Amino acid sequence: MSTPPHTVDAFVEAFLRELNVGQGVSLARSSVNDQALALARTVRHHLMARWLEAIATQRRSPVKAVGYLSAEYLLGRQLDNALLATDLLDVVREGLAACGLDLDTLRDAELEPGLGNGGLGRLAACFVDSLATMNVPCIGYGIRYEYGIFRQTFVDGRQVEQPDTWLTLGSPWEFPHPESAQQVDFAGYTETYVDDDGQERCRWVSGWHVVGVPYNYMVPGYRNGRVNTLRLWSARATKEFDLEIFNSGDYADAVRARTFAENITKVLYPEDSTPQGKELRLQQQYFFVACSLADYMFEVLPRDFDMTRLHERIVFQLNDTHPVIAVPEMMRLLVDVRKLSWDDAWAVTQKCFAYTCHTLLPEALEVWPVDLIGRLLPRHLEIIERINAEFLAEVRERFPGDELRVRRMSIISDYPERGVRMAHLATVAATKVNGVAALHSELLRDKVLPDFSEMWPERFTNVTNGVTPRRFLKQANPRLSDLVTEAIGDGWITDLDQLQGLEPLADDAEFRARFRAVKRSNKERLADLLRRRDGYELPVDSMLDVMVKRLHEYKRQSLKLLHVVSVYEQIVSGRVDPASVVPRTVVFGAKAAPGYRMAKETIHAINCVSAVVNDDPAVKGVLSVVFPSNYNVTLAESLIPAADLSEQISLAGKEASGTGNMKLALNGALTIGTDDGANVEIRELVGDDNFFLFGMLEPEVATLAEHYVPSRCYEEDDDLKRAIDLLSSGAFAGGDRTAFEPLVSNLLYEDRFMALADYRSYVDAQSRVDAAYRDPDAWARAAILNVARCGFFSSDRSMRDYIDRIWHTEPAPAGE
Ligand code: TH1
Repeated sequence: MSTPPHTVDAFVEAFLRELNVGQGVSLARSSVNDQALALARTVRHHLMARWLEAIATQRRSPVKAVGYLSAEYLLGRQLDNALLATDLLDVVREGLAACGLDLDTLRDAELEPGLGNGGLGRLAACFVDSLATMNVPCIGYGIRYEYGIFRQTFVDGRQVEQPDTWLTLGSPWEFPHPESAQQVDFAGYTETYVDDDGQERCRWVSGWHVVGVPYNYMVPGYRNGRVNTLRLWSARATKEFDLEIFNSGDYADAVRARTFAENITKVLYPEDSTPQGKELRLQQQYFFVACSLADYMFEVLPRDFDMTRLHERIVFQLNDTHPVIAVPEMMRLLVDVRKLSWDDAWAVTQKCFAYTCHTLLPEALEVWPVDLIGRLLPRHLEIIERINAEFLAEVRERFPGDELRVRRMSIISDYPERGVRMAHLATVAATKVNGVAALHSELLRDKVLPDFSEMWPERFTNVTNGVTPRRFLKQANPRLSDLVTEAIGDGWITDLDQLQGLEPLADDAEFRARFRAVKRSNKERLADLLRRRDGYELPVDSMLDVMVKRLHEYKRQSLKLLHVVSVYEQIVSGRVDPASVVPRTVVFGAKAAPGYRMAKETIHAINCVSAVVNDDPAVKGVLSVVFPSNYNVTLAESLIPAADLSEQISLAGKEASGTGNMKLALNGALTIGTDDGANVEIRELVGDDNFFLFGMLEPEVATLAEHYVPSRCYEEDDDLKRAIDLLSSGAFAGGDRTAFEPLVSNLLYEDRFMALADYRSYVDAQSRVDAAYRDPDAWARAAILNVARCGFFSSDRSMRDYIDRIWHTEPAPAGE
């Protein structure tokens, strides 16, 4: 192992070698892409020795590890994160400058791996970052999608999806290991046989199989020398499979078979929160889970490991129900392959899994048709049926004669078709079940899984989500980071509670002035980016009002849009003097699932309103609406530090947690929000005076739902009526009165998420926001208090909670 380039000279030498030997070009003839790839390789080199050490220790060490099973990891760009972890930023910047190159240009050449949809995937990325920083052994397991989340473009204001070709320019951060490939079987049938000991056993004779090739990614801890592994699986056709068909003489069929196998990891399903029950999705789930369990149980652990002690070496965290097929898979490996008795196998399996539920929306709870599972995974269906039979026997024993309860709790449902309820399977198998924010965990216990929490109250717990302060404060907001570090030292980077030390500075006029200067310069930086990226002119002197998240009706982007239209309407109708309005720039960032009609209509409406508002001299300097396309982690890192106001306006009881809310508050944005998800905890911590609460509470929502008539809200609120009428008038669509008809009638006659019911309360809260913003110094004080009081939302704290309440693992410095 060569020594890492600590000095500028050593870096330049290593970089030029990578360029010449790795890329095969001279500096003079190299493209930006060549330079970016060579830079990535130079930096990753620096992490290599520690990584190999961590991998070796993992095999030897008796310390229990965490296996994080997640179908999504929304990593964001890797270069900056690696530079931060290794403290190489200054050396690299200087070294590149000596070569006549600019770090920022090379940084921008990196395409982020968008292997997730939104919060759930980004949470997984934050968690593995925290575990590495806390020295906890962890392997993240997931899928290496060839195409990640689609690239969003707008054509005439409508979303058009382009494939995300993140791998085409080379992928310097991954390490393929074809020699560690795993075979994964599908379909076929099961049969019984008598083994050598005269025992009757079951075996699965599969119909076809594919191979999973692991690609390793480094997960560096923050300046602690630890590097954990993220292992993502890619599907390939097997050689045997090919040969058989080639030999049959049909070359075209053989090539098609290859494509068929590789389809499994071709593309990320773009539905966030409302997954579609597609067969290929189940194949993806089983594929990565089968690869991961076999990898840990038979490759990472010694070959002769005593599987009755598996729980002493690993706990698998199930990131929502997507990997829950791991439960019957582990049973199959233990019973059919390792020949444990059913009872011994079940005793171990039950200790090896914990389950996190991330949602409350009924349509998001996965139920796989029994027929489909039976066809694709016949052995697993048998195992699930036996788990269910034994579980229901336990229910009958506890609650004799309560057959209704038995039906409610069954893992297999009868209606509308026979289906496997993955959340029930997970709950039956897990040591612990957790929600992702206090309110959510409570609703999960009382509303989603009440029978289960009655039967096993001790199994249910909460772990409130968190975000990594390395990426979302230190890296994304260098100016605020420097200001904070100057004030309280840099301990906050790995101990975010230390931000409390800023509290007294909220009352220091000079500190407030400096804080405001940081916000302003972050807005300027964002304005530069949006000018180059989207051709927007971002006014830097106005309040930056930010709503960034997936587009979903329950998140209520349409409510925000109604507010914008209402402000606009009041000015153009002459009812409000523009001179009296607090200037605002409203920023939206949101992708819609490609098949989600209402979400796409909402995007179209926002873009149409934006075009008219931004072009109207009547509101110039007072109101503008920007909607940069393709919101992703990279854009978030520029947007969040510039935000003044954070919009967290979901209908109470629908957003499990939210994590954008945490990132924004941590960067000194004030929240306007409902009593939902982690908003509840943010408000408790930052205080009522520094948070704009509005809207119904969850119990009120439940009551209103019984007799809700949205059109009545429209009739009874003049401002709302005018806003909706203006939207329907064609004013934002070149006179076309039908342009937003689906959206408007949905609001007036359906409004599942009660945007109209919360409208009055929302716009009143926005008036309070305006009033507060008029006093910039008082606003800065509240913003500083938000930063000072949000230390709780570090994903390091989330990981501590998982360790204490669920995993019972301990840190284990690599190399010991
Ligand atoms: C999100 C939740 O909506 C969000 O509130 C939460 O903060 C985040 O998870 C992290 O806990 C979810 N994303 C998905 C994605 C799919 C299915 C369910 C959920 S819940 C595909």
